[in-house]
Amino acid sequence: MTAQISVNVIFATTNANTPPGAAAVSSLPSAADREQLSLRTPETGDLARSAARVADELLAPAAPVRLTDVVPAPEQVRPEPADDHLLTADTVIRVSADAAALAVAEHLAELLRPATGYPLPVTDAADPESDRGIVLALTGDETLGPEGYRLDVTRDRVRITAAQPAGLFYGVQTLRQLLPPVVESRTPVAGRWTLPGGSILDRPHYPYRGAMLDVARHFFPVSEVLRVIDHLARYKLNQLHLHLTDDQGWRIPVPGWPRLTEVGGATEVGDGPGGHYSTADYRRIVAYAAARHITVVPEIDLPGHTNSALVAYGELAPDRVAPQPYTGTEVGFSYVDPASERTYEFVADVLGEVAANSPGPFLHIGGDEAFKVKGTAYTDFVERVQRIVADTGKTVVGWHQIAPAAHLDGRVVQWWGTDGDDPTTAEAVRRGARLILSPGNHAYLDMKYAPDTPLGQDWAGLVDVRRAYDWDPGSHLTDVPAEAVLGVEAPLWTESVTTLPEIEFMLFPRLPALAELGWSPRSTHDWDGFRERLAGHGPRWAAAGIAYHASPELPWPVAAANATDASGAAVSTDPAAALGTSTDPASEADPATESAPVTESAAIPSQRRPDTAPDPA
Ligand code: TNX
Repeated sequence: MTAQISVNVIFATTNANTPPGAAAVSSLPSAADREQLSLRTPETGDLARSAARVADELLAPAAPVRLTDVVPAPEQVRPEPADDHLLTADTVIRVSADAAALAVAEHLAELLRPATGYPLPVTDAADPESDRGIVLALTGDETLGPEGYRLDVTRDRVRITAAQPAGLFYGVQTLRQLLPPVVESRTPVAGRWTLPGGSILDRPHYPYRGAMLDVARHFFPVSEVLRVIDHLARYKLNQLHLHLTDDQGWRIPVPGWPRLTEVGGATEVGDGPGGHYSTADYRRIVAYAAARHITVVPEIDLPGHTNSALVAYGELAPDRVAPQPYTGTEVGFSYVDPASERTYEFVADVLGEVAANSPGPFLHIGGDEAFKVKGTAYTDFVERVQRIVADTGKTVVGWHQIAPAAHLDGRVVQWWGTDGDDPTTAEAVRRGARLILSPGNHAYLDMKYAPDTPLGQDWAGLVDVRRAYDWDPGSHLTDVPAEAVLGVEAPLWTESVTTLPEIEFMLFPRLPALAELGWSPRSTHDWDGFRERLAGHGPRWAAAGIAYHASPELPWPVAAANATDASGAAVSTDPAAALGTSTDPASEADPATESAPVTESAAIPSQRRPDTAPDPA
């Protein structure tokens, strides 16, 4: 006992005065001291272990990641450099006895086990705070809100507290970012797993923080959608909008309308085979997202963008004649007949089925670019479809073209314009609509970064990282108060995006920029600080095998400039090189169902292989 105390004193006094990175060698217990300690009392094993741990901590370099490096920036950060915490092979994760909290703890363990190689057992406990290790505790602290958390890192313990499991989940994402980048490796890496000491208090600014994936222009298999979900989760996004139908393909089955997927799903932009999800596939996506506190927002684009439905069912077309399949990239030519009752039967069947498989509150009806359905034909159609959505119990969302239609309680309008002075949208807000902001010239992730970006479009301008970051959702639209803004969403249209590495290339590094606008308090907004913090994530993405765009706007760490990594991603400022990766069809992620444990979707290895794997130390 006495020995134990003196060991702790050595440790506390020495380390507080030790400059970061310097080892306090002179104060270390010598091998002889340690031998002495272990001989003096009956608890020899404990003491020897304790002394070994102290020696280890005293030799420790400062944590390689700073507490202030988190993206999105937390509300409050208080570093305590003397309080770094070292994870060890003995670390245990203790969690409140609550099924959803337990799932978060398992998620954390599964994130950390591959790289650390540590067992990290999870135990639920009435009093999770009773011991050392990582503690995830649900407390009654409602000031944190439904998604907020507190993280305290001390030498003895890492503690995440939250009012709700979602808060614990976001605390876990923060914790993950505080470990060395190679924590993203899917295979064990020898190294020190040090977390920077101090505390974070964090809550999101907006309740809606989303990204959209267009699976209609190009179809992406379930495994790739799951990987995109993982990317959203890293940056505390909580909505995945899936654009499920468009002229080029119909991706979701509807009972009674089998040709929608059989015929309408068999195409995509170009000459690819297209595809569709089964109902089980869709539910799996929804469950995998839910396990990451992400809600799927399904979109059925109406009345335009419907050529694939018309190919399958000519009876929906204004002339009752099925058109040819369309695999180009023009918009605005197709529409279901707004004057036909059969159209509304179709719409009710489709929206009813999608609503039944989507536990989230929102149902997106598109409404954009229906150039051939004009005036009251258009607004009458939208009003009727809004009521069909309300009958399913869901809240309707539509692109901002639906603004002139009559208001329905709770209605949400998604802004995608490029000129924020839009009286029609402002008027819809005055009538009660809430807003999701996706301005094309800031939030559209299908826009090119620069003129030489090998993918993407430029009709809304070039969207480099700074442009993605430097705008304010709360004041973006003229005559729209900040209170009307539900949040932000970054859409990725896929006319030119055909593979998972291409998706990732367009998401990274812009998705974290949009995520920060959705999560962080405006007071933290600062491009210079952001670009530094974000650049530090390059090695992390490389270790996760993410094919990111090494934008010249960011001061990448030197190691990342010639990045190779544990899982094989190559990173280059040459976009073509970053895209010289391919997906491995065998790396299908584990299914995430309510009964199955939560498992991160497998990293998709690239063809490029590193010669060496970096060490985190
Ligand atoms: C506009 S944004 C569209 C999409 C295209 C996109 C390409 C919106 C609601 N409609 O149909 O895919 O531009 O950037």
